[in-house]
Amino acid sequence: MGKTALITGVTGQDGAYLAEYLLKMGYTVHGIKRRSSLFNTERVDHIYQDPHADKRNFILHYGDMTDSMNLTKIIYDVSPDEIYNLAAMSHVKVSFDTPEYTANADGLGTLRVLEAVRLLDLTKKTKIYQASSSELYGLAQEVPQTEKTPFYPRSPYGVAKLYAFWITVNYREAFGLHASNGILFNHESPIRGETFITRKITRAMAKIALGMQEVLYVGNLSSKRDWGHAKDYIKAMYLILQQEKPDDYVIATGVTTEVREFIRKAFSAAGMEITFSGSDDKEEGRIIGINEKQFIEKAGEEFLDSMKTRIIKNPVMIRIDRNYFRPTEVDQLIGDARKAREKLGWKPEYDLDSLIEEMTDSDIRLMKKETHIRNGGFRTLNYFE
Ligand code: NDP
Ligand code: GDR
Repeated sequence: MGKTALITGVTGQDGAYLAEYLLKMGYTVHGIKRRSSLFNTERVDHIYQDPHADKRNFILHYGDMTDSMNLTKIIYDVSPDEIYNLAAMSHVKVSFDTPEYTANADGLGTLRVLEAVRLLDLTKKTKIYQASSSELYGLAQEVPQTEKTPFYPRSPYGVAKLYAFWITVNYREAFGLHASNGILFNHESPIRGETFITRKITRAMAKIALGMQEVLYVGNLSSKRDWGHAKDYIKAMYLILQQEKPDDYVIATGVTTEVREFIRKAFSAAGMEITFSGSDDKEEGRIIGINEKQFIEKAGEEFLDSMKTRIIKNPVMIRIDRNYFRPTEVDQLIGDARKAREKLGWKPEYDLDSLIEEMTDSDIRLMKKETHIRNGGFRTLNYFE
């Protein structure tokens, strides 16, 4: 019989990719989703199975990381071989607005999962993966960051994840749980949440190319991140739980890039060349040229004339909005995943350019769909975040 996995946060970016991956490996996958006033299962829609069907291998349960009884009951019912604890309020900037909730869901939520496994006497059976983060390094004490680099979190999110990291280590040492931390650096994809910077950029680029948006407003252009592809990173999660002994691993590409450079690359993917000038709040990015062949190939000939006219009128397409700055920033992250390479045999298949190509292609497709809907006389939603 195949293994059974329970994924908290199954409706998120990583949860969706991981569920699909484990199903392909022959697992029965249980996922926890939150009750919401609107459907929130879009990312797992392609693997969704009708609850009335006889034999299901993908089963969703209502739950919440802030509800111990609910989590304990689900873990009791499912009795999983592996738990991937991915659920979290995962937006660093938002954690400054909701610090108590973030501590509860991201910090105590992890304790609730570990304690349920212990109380239910599943210590010998159930392996636990904890979604730890490079945000633990915050004000980085060393470059690049390894499993041995001291932590210095810089946000309520980072601090909540610090508790989660150490409570996972503590349950491993105190009660012998097979509980491991993956210290994952930023990973992105076409299904990344729309308000994280990479997706915000690729969506805006697509909308600008198709004439649906004038300007992209962003915060700190100078911060640097080690960006990988979520599809590579969920494989590391799986590998971590296949090890005989629990342990903690850095998962990263080892390449770091400025937000400014990510913008340049994303626009360039559709033939729009951007240059930045000015400083601080007055810095701006303007389009200085179009590679027409590339633009036509990616966006379509029908959008070229309008783009050219708009550039003549106002080439400034990137502006700064102070509201996107954080009270305390994490300036630069770059991970050293040597341990994961050597012990897990993990290495990423995507580099930044192939990640950006996939994300920009996907968002152009998505925005074309929106254009068709609008041209058909129907309303589409606007998001300004
Ligand atoms: P997402 O924000 O895309 O997904 C988070 C998931 O958690 C969603 O399914 C969300 O549900 C769910 N969730 C949030 N709060 C609760 C709650 N109180 N109870 C139950 N479920 C909840 O995050 P990612 O997929 O990008 O990340 C997965 C995990 O990995 C997170 O813990 C994140 O902090 C961590 N991480 C992510 C990195 C990255 O670069 N992506 C890097 C390092 C760590 P809903 O869909 O309803 O909102
Ligand atoms: P991060 O991701 O905070 O690293 O956390 P995010 O994409 O939000 O920010 C990355 C960097 O970009 C700067 N930035 C902006 N960020 C956002 N969201 N919006 C903007 O307009 C903007 N302008 C500049 C930020 O200041 C920051 O420096 C992500 C999340 O997935 C966490 O859950 C995860 O733990 C870490 O990655 C690793």
